[in-house]
Amino acid sequence: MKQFLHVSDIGDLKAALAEARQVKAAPFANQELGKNKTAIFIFFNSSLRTRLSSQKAALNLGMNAIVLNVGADSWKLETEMGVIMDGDKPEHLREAIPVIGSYCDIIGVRSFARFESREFDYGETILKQFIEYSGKPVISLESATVHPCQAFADLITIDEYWQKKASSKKRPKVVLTWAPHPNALPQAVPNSFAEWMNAADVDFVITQPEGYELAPEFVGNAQVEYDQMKAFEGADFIYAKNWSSYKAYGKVLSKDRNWTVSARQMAVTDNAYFMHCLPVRRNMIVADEVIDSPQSIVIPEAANRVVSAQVVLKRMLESL
Ligand code: AN0
Ligand code: CP
Repeated sequence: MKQFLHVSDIGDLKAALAEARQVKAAPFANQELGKNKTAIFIFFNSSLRTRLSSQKAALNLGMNAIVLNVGADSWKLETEMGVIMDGDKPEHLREAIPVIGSYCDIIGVRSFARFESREFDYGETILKQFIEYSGKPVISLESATVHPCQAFADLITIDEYWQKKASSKKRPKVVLTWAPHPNALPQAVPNSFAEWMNAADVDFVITQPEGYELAPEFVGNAQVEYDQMKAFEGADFIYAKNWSSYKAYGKVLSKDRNWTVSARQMAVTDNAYFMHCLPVRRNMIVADEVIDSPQSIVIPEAANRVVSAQVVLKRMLESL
């Protein structure tokens, strides 16, 4: 595997889930694979889970892991081509990327949407430069439009808890719901979740207020329902997330707390599990009564971030 952005990069999902189960059952079984291999994880933005789970996954595989926080630890990097560099950024990405590539075997990059231009963000302009100029396999650790390590961990979690539920239904009903937040957040998490759920063996519904439709390439064949209560009926998994508008790019169109996931909406589900990628704002995205209930699986979901990262690193090491 040379890059990890989309569900298509991982190939057959049943095989990926089987490999995830193996990695989870025996996390240190492939230590030889990573011996004398180095992963560098570059963060242009804050992180708790992605930073720690990526490092932990690399260590489990016997790799060395180095983290760089751009701006805080390194020089500030210029990312635009053709500019006169007379501002506050002493180094250009065009040199920094091949230098980083020369120090490692695999690169992970966190680089959020900037909301300055939809074309710049949806072109994955920063991540594509890492792919083009580093000469190394590249993992998106949430780039402008996708968060594949999160979506893969979410799928692993849904697979585990669906088996536990032992339902008579053939497939779980999975609902992605928009929920309010004070700030403009990226669409990367819901984009990837939608992309992965469309590819998985689930009935998938997206619910959001008018104006919050995701990009058509990510909505795919998902059922879209504007009535949140209707969407929640009979659901097995509720996946909450805020995102800013794609149409009115990067804008916050609503902070309607009727969309906050509470016991009222959970009551019409089929005793659904509650999921969120974290970090989560309590009583904005989700009421305490839901996130603190036994149906909340946000902690095991976050724990599975090590598993998804480890499968991806393992596959990249195997194809070096
Ligand atoms: C980020 C986002 O919504 O994309 C990271 C989530 C993993 N969240 C915040 O900035 C709060
Ligand atoms: N879910 C997630 O990616 O969390 P962090 O932003 O803390 O890495």
